[in-house]
Amino acid sequence: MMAVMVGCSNQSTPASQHTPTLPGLTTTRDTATEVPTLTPTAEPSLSPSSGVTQLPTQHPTSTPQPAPGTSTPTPQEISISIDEVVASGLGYALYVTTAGDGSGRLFVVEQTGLIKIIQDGQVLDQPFLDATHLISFGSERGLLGLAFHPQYSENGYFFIDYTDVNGNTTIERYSVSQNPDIADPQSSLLLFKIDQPYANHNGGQLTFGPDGYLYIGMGDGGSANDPHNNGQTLSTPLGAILRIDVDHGSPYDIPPDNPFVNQSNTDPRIWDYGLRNPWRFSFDMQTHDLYIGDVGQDQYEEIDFQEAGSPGGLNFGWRCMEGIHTHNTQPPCNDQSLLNSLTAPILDYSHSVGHSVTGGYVYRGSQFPALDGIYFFGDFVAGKLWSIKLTGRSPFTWTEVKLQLETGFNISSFGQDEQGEIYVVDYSGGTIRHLTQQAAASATP
Ligand SMILES: [Ca+2]
Repeated sequence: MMAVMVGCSNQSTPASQHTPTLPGLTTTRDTATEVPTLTPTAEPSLSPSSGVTQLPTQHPTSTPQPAPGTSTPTPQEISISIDEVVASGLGYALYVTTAGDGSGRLFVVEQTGLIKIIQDGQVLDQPFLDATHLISFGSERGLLGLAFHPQYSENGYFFIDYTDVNGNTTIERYSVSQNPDIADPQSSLLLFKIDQPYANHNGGQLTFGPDGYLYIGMGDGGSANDPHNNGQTLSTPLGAILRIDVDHGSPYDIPPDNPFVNQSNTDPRIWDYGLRNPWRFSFDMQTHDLYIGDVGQDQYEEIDFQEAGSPGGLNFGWRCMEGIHTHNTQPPCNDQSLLNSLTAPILDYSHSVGHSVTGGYVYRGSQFPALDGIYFFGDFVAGKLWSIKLTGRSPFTWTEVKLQLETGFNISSFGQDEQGEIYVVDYSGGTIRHLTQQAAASATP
């Protein structure tokens, strides 16, 4: 029963909703005990190459390039900890980020509509922004994303993604007030709204790319199994990652090199598509590669990858594929040329292991050099935290996935600060935790 509900519409969710469910889920950890027993030792498997999928395009040069970070250990050689609590007492926390202004502050997104500041280990009493009156909250709805403008120090702009009182996705710009710890609630500028046909799969990630454009994650519109085939439909922004220019146009512009900008019957905002619910994605701060955690339906979770410098337009397969597995064979999913054009995930894992992938970050901090270049990600329901590392680019090669921790938390998100340190957002426990390296041999008795 629960197994078929996971990742489906929350309209089939039992009514008792003290604990909203994220992201793409209809069950929290408490009720997750109703699903078949998780296999404690099982780990995600690397997707084998197959005829229906392709790995990301390789660099044109045939000269092997030094693998990034080959001088540092593989995930298998390190251990991590998330025992260092940066802040606690948060409610429905589902994202943490920085303003990039050198202040050292962390900004936490709470699903109810609050943005809170962590400064010097304390959560400031007054929220940075209170958007609770603007949003619909519960299950997969709420305040879902936050991104500060790359020139925030100069212009004071930041952007939020939320489901409005009618449940539709809304992207707005705000400005900071004269007080650096408080936003101006009257400063809102609507960029656009996107109608949501169902309550679930709202995406929500906002991230500025290394190109200065704003990337916006959009789910497939919800329900289950993508009934309107939004993932494979380029005329809808649903089931896609969008890319817009917030520095030109009114209120925004389309980057001229977006992949579908001059094609008829397409949404020119689309950067990549074939996604079900790209709840969290990130760019590697150093290489600028893009990592996407795309939440699966009933069977497989996946991490997708797009190399730096890609022209975009990648089709990650949903609803034809779930992970590397065939999910739907109705048109256009019976078109072999379409199937041949799909980009496979770099890894997927089955629901015997976890139920809702949470995309993470590549560590680029200086505190733990051994972690450099390792991508950390997790599972919201199972609480597992894994790592994988890119070891070569020509062709692309990866380490095996390592199960680093069984956290016991609902990992709703990860976050990364300006120094490249990684944080874990514990949704049910209300804590933000620093991901640290655990010394190989502890000196403590
Ligand atoms: Ca896919």
